[in-house]
Parts: sequence; C-alpha cells; structure tokens
Amino acid sequence: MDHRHLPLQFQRLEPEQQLSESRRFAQRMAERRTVRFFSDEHVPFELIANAIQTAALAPSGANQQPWHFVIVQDPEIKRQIRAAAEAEEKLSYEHRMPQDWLDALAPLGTDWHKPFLETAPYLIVVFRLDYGLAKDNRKIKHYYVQESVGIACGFLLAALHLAGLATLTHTPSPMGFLTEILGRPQNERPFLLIPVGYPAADATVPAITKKPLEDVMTRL
Ligand code: IYR
Repeated sequence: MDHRHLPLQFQRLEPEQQLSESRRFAQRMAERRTVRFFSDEHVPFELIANAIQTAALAPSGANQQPWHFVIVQDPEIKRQIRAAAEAEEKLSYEHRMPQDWLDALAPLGTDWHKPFLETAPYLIVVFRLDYGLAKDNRKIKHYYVQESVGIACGFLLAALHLAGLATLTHTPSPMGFLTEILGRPQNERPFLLIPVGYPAADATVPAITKKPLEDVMTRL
C-alpha cells in the first residue's frame, strides 16, 4: 500500500468571493424541493452520470467508498420496482405504520400509490456496502457506512438540483426487494431510492417550511 502524503491543492478565495459563493450556493439549495409528481420527459444520461461522479467524491470512513449506485431507465424494471414498492407501502400505510407516524406524514399528503416510480425517467437506487469482499471472498470490515452513504446522497441531491433536475428521496419500507430485482450482491443493502427527472407541469408541493437558522444553530 502507498502511504505517502502529497501536497494539498487548495484554492484560497478572496473574502468577497467566499461570501458571494456561499450566499449563491445557499440560495440555489433553498430553491430545492422534494418532488412527487414527475414528467416522463427525457433527461440526458450524462447529467445523471456527472451527479453520480460528484456523489462518489464524498468523504467516507477510511476512504472505503461503501456505496454503489444503480441507474434504472428500463421501463420493465421500473414497473417491477413500482409493483413491489406499492405492495410493501400498502401494507405499511394500512397495517404497519402507527397512527402517530401517519399523523406526522399527513402534511406531505403521501399514500401507498407510487406512480413516480414509473413516470420519472430515472430511478437512482443507492446501495450501502456493509462490508467489502476481497478477491478471495473474505469480508473486509467497513467503517461509518451509514454516515458515509448519507453524505454521498447529500452530494448527489445537491448535484442533481444544480443540474436543473428534480428529485425525491424515497424510502419504501422494507426495501429488500430492490436487492433481488436489481441482482445486487449479498454485501449490499438498499439505502435510498431517488426518482430523478423534470417536475410534471402541474406538480404541487406541500406547504411546509424549514426551521429558521437560530433554531438549528447554536453559537458559543
Ligand atoms: N415510505 C413511505 C412513508 C414515508 C415516510 C416518511 I418518514 C416520509 O418522510 C415520507 C413517506 C412513503 O414513501 O410513502
């Protein structure tokens, strides 16, 4: 193994540029909304590939990069995913989710119907690698998998938004069916399902707001 260190390439910005870049990014991200109504309009694959490339730059425990991204465009695979997700979600909404959970979700207006799983031109299925597999099939321990994959998903959502695309962070529960439908190996577990595309012309979003800065930040 190569344990060398190399000189850091770090671009030091002028203070005014730091301020304007930080404001601009905050403004752009403030425009992001989770979208549940998609158009079937085509999206160039390169936009998706570039966003995955960005996600894969995320920091990770021991730089193990414990993620895999499956991009689903095939209508038949999307149909299978929708059927399996709706079967699980129907059970969840009608039998498994306690009333306080349903109450917490009420402002979002969600239910077990998931047409976006077929309408959106792409489904990005993010898998977390709970352990690695060496060439001789021995298990390699991975560290901070949830944190690492969560950060990569944050990079991914930001990249897709800046590329002018709409996303939904969808977590059908349980989502083990994705491992089977997509034929992923035993060390991978589904982490997040992200439909990507343009919003439908008549898309609506829930009237919800973010907490003000003073509620989420403490300065000591
Ligand atoms: N997985 C379900 C329920 C759901 C749960 C939470 I927490 C949400 O923020 C939104 C939905 C669904 O996708 O409908």
